[in-house]
Parts: sequence; structure tokens; C-alpha cells
Amino acid sequence: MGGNLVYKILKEHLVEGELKLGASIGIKIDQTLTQDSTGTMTYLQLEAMGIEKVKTKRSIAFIDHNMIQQGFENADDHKYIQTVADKYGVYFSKPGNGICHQIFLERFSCPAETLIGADSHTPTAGAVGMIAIGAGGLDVALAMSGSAYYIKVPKVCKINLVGRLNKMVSAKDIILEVLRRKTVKGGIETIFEYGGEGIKYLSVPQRATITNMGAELGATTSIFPSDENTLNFLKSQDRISDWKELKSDDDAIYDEEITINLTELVSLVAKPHSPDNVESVKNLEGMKIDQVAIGSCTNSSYEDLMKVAKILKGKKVYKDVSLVIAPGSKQVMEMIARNGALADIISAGARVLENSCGPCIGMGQSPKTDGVSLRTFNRNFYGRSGTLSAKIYLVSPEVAAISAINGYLTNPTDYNVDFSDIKVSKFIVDDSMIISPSTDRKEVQVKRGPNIKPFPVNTKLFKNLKGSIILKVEDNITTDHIIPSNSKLLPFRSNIPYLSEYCFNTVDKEFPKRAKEQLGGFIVGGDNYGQGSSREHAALVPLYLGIKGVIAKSFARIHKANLINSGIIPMTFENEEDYKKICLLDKIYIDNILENLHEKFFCVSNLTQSTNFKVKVELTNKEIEILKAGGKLNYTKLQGGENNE
Ligand code: MIC
Ligand code: SF4
Repeated sequence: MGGNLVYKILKEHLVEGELKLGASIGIKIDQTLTQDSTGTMTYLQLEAMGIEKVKTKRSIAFIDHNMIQQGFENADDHKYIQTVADKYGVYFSKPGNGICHQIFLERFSCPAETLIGADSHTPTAGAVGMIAIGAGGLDVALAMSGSAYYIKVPKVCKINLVGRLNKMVSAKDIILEVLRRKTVKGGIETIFEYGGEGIKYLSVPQRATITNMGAELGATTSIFPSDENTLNFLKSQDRISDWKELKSDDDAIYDEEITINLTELVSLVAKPHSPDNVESVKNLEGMKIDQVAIGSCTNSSYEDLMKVAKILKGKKVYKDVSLVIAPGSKQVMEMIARNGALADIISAGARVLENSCGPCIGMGQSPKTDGVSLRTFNRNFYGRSGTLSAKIYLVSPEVAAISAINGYLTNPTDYNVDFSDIKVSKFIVDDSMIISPSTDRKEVQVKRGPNIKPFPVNTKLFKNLKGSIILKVEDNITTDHIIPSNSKLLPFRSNIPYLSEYCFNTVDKEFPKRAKEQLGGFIVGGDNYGQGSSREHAALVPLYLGIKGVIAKSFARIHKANLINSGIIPMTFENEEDYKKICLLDKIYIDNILENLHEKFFCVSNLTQSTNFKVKVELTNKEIEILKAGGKLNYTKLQGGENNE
């Protein structure tokens, strides 16, 4: 097979393996990105690799998540990241410069290159024709040290966009439609390649909304061709030399194709508590709302905020609604400040937040008890907003802004707002908040505050495994369930012992205590276990609590990789009936796991119920060796260095 965009880029970057569906391949990584809540762990691991300087074409450390600074922890972690970046030759984007994915798109994205990032929404850069993949921090650190990044060659699903969006229906509705059809697990081991005549009406920022939220499908990534719209975008960012045409061949082959008729698309909304719980806005119109939040890496571009400003101009936010807006970057904020749109937003009564992730990750603006919040974000997982009883609905900026004025969910199609003059031919380009690394790196002192604690490292795998089932959970458990993020916990991302007290807090508050009492053990999960973020804390914290393996119906891609990297064995039930039978605190025993890992299926004894059941492991030979070594860091050391993978 050949000729599609995905295979063209993978072929150019292939360093190991054969480019055929399902095979394990190693690809060369051109660029990496980290953000602050995953970054501290990533750089601690990079330091442990003993290299002198990063070996990528470019690596960037962003500060955008952990911004409240209610104690010393955030500021200390930011200083650590800034100094460690300087030491290892990494660019540093200062707090206030904006959200990593928005800035990366504006200032660093390059068609036909590869990117991995310690954040699940790294695929945003697929909007310019990059293969951009979210990964655990350790994999990003390894890429910085010059190692290849390993993936299973995913299937390529072409999404044919035909027709043209109606006014007030937007890119957000396209990706919500894909989620409606494919669900949150419909993209596992898949790359979505967008094409068709409809794409010519989509600007790069609109495409970025789609590739960004492709993460919610569980996809490896999503990609658009690099065409004239890409050229215009890069030109307007003063980066014409980064443009390169990238298109699929006319006879390109795909593993699957689906078509979306944009002309027929209507405004959509994802209901609580899952991004695939999609229905038309019309069906829910009139629902009373308490809060509207506009921003996040999905919908905080200049175009998005200009639409919002035009809708709000001369109007007032409804008396019972709190409207908050967080622009995606300094560039966006400065543009709307200089052209007066920000004044229209402020005059309407919006609360303007700084350029960061903010409420998207529960850093402030938690809704009131039982509150209904409309958000332009990408995730509405249970508890993520910081208020357990809140109901979060995901919508487009158009729906959000009009609803904020009315006080209830509103179908925007009857509104006639003129967006025709929003196009921009030249952005304000000012990279002064991106600090280049020092030339004299030897002199740089890495500053470590007291919040930075050592990360746990596993031991070599024992011959036999024995332990209790410490937790049994349902389908679609997210990393937000495993290790919640909010303004109280995010400052402790470099402090695994502290975080461990909150592991599975929204599901079962007793879990950490039980894990300690039982001296560790196993977790039983449902389908799509570990969906959502890339945070390796969702593996490192269970490791710290003694978890040896997770037996689930199926796993989300990044979380499975993070478990393996931590030396925790991901197993799936061969027969789903066994999921039903197994109980909390059952004692299980796995004989000769060292040998069994090489078999596709092996037997687990349930000592409590005096029964046996079969589990499956889907691992490459390298992953088996990583598990035996007790995680990827140990494995890399055993191989004699970071580059001998
Ligand atoms: C998210 O949107 O869930 C996050 C916060 O950006 C995470 C990263 C993290 O947990 O720090 C992600 O998407 O990977
Ligand atoms: Fe930040 Fe939200 Fe985007 Fe994650 S999804 S990177 S928290 S804006």
C-alpha cells in the first residue's frame, strides 16, 4: 500500500521495521514538545539518560497548564523546566505565551515532519500535514535523546469531506460528528486522514480543531494535506520557508473510508460525561445554563475568538451566566486586543482569563454544585471540571457565545452574524516569550525546588506473580479517574508520593489505602481502560502503590505504552465473562510470567474462587524485554545507553 499522506511521511522517517499494517516500526522524530504538568517528569527522566544535549531538530518546553501558583510548587517547577531546558538545548516558552498546541501550530509546525509530545492533543499539528503523536513523557525524553519512537503501523481511515459547512456550523461540529459515528474507542490504532473537496473551505486553525479532538477518538493521530491554505497560514505567520506541499496520490489506498457531507451537518453538542455522547443542539435547545467557557487547545484561535467577539458585540452576557474566555496564545490575545475585539468581549461582560489551559484541566472556574457548563473544550469526563456534580457540554464557539447571551443552549442557525472579514493575512509575530537555549550550556545550573521528588522505578520482573485485585472498574475509565487533575493536585505532578493519596479518588477513595494494606496487586478494568490524557502519572502512581498488572477488556494506546514503560503488565481478558466473575480482593496467581509473556495467551489462577481464566498479552519482543527489565528506563540502561534501542 502507498500513496496516502500517512505512509508518505512514515516512509521518510522509518528507521526500523516494515511499513505494513500492524507491524511494529521505529520512526525518527524531528520535533518534540512538552508542557509543564507532564514536563517535570519528562525532564527528570531525560536527566537520568545522561546525554549532553537533545538530538532532535527542535524540542520545545511549554508552560501552560499549571498556572495558578497558589503556592511555591508551580513556580519552582517552572524554574526547573526553564533551567533544565536551557541545559539540554530545549526552547522554553514562558508562562503567558499560551497553550502548547496553539503556539506549536503558529510558530513551529512544519508539513511532512514528525512530532511527539508529552500531551495527548499533540495531533493538533496534523492540521499542517505533520505526523504528530501524543506519548508518555519517557518516550518523549527518549526521542530527545535520539531514539526512535515505536508504534504499531495503524490502519489509515480516510475521512472524505464533501460539500461546504453552513453558516454558524463549524469545524467543531465536524469532529463531533466523527465522534458520534466512531465513539471514543473508534480510533484505536487508526490514523484519520482528511481529504475531499470540502477541505478547501477549512483554514488551518479550523483543521486544527478537528485534528486536536481526534485524540478523543483514541486515534494515533489525524492529518490534513499541506495545500494552499497551509501555505497561506504559514505565510501569515512569516514562515513561508517552512511550507512544503504534501498530498496523497490520486490512487492512494486506505483501510477504511467514510464520507461526511458538510452541507447536511448541523450544530452538535457532546453531553456529559463523554465526548462521543453527541446529539444535535436543536434537540436540547432551551436547556438552562450556568456557565460558558471558551478556549482550550481546541477552540482558542484568532478565528474562533473573532467569531465570539462578533457575536457578543453590543450584547450582554445573560444575568445568570458566567462567561469565561481564555485565548490560546499571546499572539491571539494581542491581535484581538489591538483590533478592538477584546473590548467587545469585555463590554459584553465576559471574564477574560490568561492564555493557558485554565478551566479545561480544572485550574479554576469549577462550576457550582449541579451546574450546567457549556464549553468549547475537548473533554467532558466526569469530575474533570473540579465539580463532581457538574454537567459539562462540549460545543462550538458559535453555540457557546450565542447561548451565553441567551442564558440557555441555543441553536445558532437562525442567527445572522457576518464573519466574512475575519480572515487575516498577517499575524503579529513576536517570539520574545520563546527563550532560546544558552550556547554555554555547561555553565547552566538546573534549579530543583523541594516539590520535586524522585520518580519510582520498578524492579526486574519476578518469575511468578501473586496478589489481590485491589480495584475493579467499568468501561472507558479515563486517566482523569486514575489520577485526577485540578487546581489542588496539578501543582504536585513532580511529587508522586503526594499524588498517590488521590489515585482513583473519583471512583473509590479507599483505593490507595487498600493498595498499601495489600502490598500492591492488580487492577481489573473494562473497555478502553486509560483513555484520555498522556499523563504517565497514571502509570507511575499505581507503580508507586505496588500495582503489578492491569487486566482489562481493552486498553487506550498511550496508557498501555505508559504501563509498559513503567513495567506494569497490561493483560486483556480472553473471555469477557471472566471480567464479570472476578471480584474485588480475589487473590490471583500467575505462574512463570517470564515465559508466559512470550505466549499470546496464558492462564491466571483465581486462588480465592479456585478457578482459572485466560488472558492475552499483545506485546512486541522489545516490550517483553522492557517488562522483564522492570520498565523502559531500566531496559535502556541495560542496553548500554539511550541510543541502543
Ligand atoms: C489533558 O488535556 O488531559 C492534559 C492535562 O493536557 C493531559 C496532560 C496531562 O495530564 O498533563 C493530556 O492531554 O495528555
Ligand atoms: Fe490544555 Fe485542555 Fe488542551 Fe489538555 S486539552 S492541553 S488541558 S487546553
